[in-house]
Amino acid sequence: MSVDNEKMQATWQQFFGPNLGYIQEQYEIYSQDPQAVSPQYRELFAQYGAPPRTDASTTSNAASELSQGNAKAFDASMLKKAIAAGQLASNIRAFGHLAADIDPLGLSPQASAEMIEPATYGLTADDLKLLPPDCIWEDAPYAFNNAWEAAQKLREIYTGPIAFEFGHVHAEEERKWLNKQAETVIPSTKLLASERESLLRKVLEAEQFEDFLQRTFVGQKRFSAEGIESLIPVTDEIVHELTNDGARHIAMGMAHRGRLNVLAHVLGKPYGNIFAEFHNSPNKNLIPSEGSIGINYGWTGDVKYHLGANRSVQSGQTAETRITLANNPSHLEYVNPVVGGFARAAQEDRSKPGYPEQNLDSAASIVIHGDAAFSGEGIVAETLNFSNLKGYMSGGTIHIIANNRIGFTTESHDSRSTHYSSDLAKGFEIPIVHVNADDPEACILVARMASQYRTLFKKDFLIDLIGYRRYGHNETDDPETTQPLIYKKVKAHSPVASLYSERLVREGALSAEGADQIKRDVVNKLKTAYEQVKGQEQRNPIQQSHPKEFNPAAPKPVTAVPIEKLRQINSNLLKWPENFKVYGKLQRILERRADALNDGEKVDWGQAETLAFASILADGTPIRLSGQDVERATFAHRNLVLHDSETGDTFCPLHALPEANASFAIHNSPLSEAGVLGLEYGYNVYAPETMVIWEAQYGDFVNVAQVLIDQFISAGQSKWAQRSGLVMLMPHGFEGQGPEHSSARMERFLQLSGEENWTVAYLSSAAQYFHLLRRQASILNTQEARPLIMMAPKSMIRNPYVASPAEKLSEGTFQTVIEQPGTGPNAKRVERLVLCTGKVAIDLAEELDKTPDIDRDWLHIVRVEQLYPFPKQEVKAIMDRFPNLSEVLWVQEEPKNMGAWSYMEPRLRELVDTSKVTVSYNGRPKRSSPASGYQQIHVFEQQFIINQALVQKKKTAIKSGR
Ligand SMILES: Cc1ncc(C[n+]2csc(CCOP(=O)(O)OP(=O)(O)O)c2C)c(N)n1
Repeated sequence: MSVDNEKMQATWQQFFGPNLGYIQEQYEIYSQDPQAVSPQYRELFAQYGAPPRTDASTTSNAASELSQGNAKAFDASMLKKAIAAGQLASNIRAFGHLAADIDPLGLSPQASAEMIEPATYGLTADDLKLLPPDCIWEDAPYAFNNAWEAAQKLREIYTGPIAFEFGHVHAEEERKWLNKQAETVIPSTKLLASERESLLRKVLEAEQFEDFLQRTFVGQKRFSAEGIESLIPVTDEIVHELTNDGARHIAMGMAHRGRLNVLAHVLGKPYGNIFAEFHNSPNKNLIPSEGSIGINYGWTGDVKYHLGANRSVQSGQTAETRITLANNPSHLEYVNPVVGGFARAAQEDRSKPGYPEQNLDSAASIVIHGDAAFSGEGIVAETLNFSNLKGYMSGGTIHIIANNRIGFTTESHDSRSTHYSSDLAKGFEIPIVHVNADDPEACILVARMASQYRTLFKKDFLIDLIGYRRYGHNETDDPETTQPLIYKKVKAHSPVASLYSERLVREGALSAEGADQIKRDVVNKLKTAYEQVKGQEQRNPIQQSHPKEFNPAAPKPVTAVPIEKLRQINSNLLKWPENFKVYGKLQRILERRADALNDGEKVDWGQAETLAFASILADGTPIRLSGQDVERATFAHRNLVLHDSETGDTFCPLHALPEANASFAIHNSPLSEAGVLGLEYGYNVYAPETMVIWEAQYGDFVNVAQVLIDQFISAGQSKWAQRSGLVMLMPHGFEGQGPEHSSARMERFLQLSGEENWTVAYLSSAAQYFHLLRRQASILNTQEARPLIMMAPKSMIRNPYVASPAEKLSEGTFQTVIEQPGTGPNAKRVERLVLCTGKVAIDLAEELDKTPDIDRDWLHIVRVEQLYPFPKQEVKAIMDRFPNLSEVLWVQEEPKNMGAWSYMEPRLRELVDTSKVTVSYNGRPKRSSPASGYQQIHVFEQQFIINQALVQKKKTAIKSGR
């Protein structure tokens, strides 16, 4: 036997039983494609060719001891072990995170690591040493001698400072990519010396910035990032990666924690500006804010840790990336949908008719969450649900949970039922990586992975960055009162910058002197910036722009559209592709619109809306309309997306309109109010030239989105100079449908009205709607831009009293008040002025028509179409026409503690001489629930209100003998 032959024999004799079967299988793969097997097998087969067909191990040491009978038993047991090894491997991948090194303070009880122990599967180290590495890790990129070595490496990867959770990601391609990143790319990536040095500088900057503020501005709150400083380089890395990948807009949202640090080091806000804000913020112990004692005044309309910022960075020769940190209210997580709206708006080209063209590469978003807030606040789920919805997605948000393991004073075991704060994201198949914030290098690698995943797959990714909180909830809180044990550990724990600095010195990447020098540089930079602002304590706070006073005398925009143009648009809107079969019933309804602009005909609410949209598009203003079932509309009056009754294909006439000069987006929204309203608000803020309209299913449901209304839509301009021209349509009206389908809670909007923050309207005609929509479109992106809050109609949609002749659209403009035709012709005789708004005005008009013979010269009725800003001059001018006026009566269908009464009463009193004129109320009494659940009661009450409004007081008294 030649030496080579002997070697070959000896080699093959190592393989017997299932091992031999395995090696034969590998050879078959190799013979098809040598690259498809691992390098050591490739080498083996190249040298010795095919393995023997039969078990050559009869001569091997191990097998020679076996008789023929027990060889079979041996094979079976090895086969079992090979299968068990496979199970072990897959559970290391799935559950390794439970034993990972992701708990910097060692706060959690060590999770059971049974799932990843060989013994759990009846395996010993020796068993695994007899198995080939591929039993554990097919195509491993490392040269292992056996399965034991492979298992050890796998364990090291999955239980290190990075813990991977991908089991819930079902897309095969993504899982492969994620596993490859976890098992090959990340373990084999070593940061360059320059990258390590720069990383140390960044964690030092984050740490020293907080330290400097702590020492310089004693007692001021800043919600420091200490304990989770790696958040800063992680966010910065993601911003850079996304920018390099072509994003020209990066929208960011975050709460208070670490915000000043992010502003300074990611958004590049100069230290000097931040210090100046602290100077201008004497610590006034007035009102508790954020649950602490003491309040800091920021230099604009909000505390400084809520303020957003913009930054433009040069990317390449010509391109620029705009990075925006959204302004944020205290209300945790509510900024999330707003950021989604920013990103979506940035991605869309709205310049052409049709749906806007979306480019997912052009913008991306990053949202930083708190660990308690992420698992606790429902708005998080609403926003995650956008991630795959065509009208709402923006190609992947990178989420970072700045996980300090505590929410205010509440620990995780009291704040969530799930193991991880991030568990909610699993339902959305979002890859999750937990990473130890004390290992900045691991954090950077994860940041890169997240960015690459977003760029490749255009989907969300979640980084659970686990650190701790060095101070209390804020710096004035004493956390030891409630978490004495945790804070013992915190005090004994070195900050990440020290840990990393020591590591770099230990590993010879940096000299001790070099590390100290970096720290000195960082501190000096802070000191220099401070020296420059010191002594300027009373620097003028930066002024925010405020809209000009609402000026009723200001030129009104032309909102009428020439009749010929309207007719042409109208006929184009009634065309659809030749073979498109509109559902018969709907076709007949739509075709009735063809003649509506002729003399003697009328345009109803739905048609007026479509004509307004069409003419706005013709003027070049894009429109985005979103809300539950808006394509058809809750009350089926819109039907702007037609469905072919045979093929199911869709067609939107506004997309094919030849006159259109801008995009029209219309999307049935998911069943969410807060999330959707937040996204639409954000869209409009970022794309102020776009008419963004949100419609509630019924107005009642708007209170689900109350936070968005209070914190953003009402107050955004005054807190942050953040303009919006958002339109909110909320079906409102008392029609006997019960407590939950009647009221859009107009009283709440009126109570929030101030500083011309928005327009509140409740209209009584289709033409008024047409003009108001067009007026709103004309002020978008101007100093006058403000949200439009509309109580929208329900039954009124089809009420002939509400329909308008064409000339009301082609002439005139929006009227803040409308006088009821037929009442008050003889000014001297008018004693009572009835003021009302919306549907009740139509009820009154109907009632007047029912009783034309009754003398009502003593009465005049005026509809207040625009409630806020209150049309004081117009109402006053009407009152002044009636010398014998003795009563101003506000009539409403809402209960007295709701509707417009509380808002109107003082305003009306101001306009009259109360010694001569009474101001009184006619409507339902005060109630705790808006409307009756009984139709008969509703009808009775409604009729009573109408009668009371139209019956002369004195005469009633005489008649009834009272
Ligand atoms: C909607 C809402 N509820 C309550 C609060 C009061 N609050 C402010 S911070 C905080 C704890 C937040 O904990 P976490 O999300 O873990 O963030 P951390 O402060 O620990 O960074 C609470 C309850 C709030 N700001 N918003």
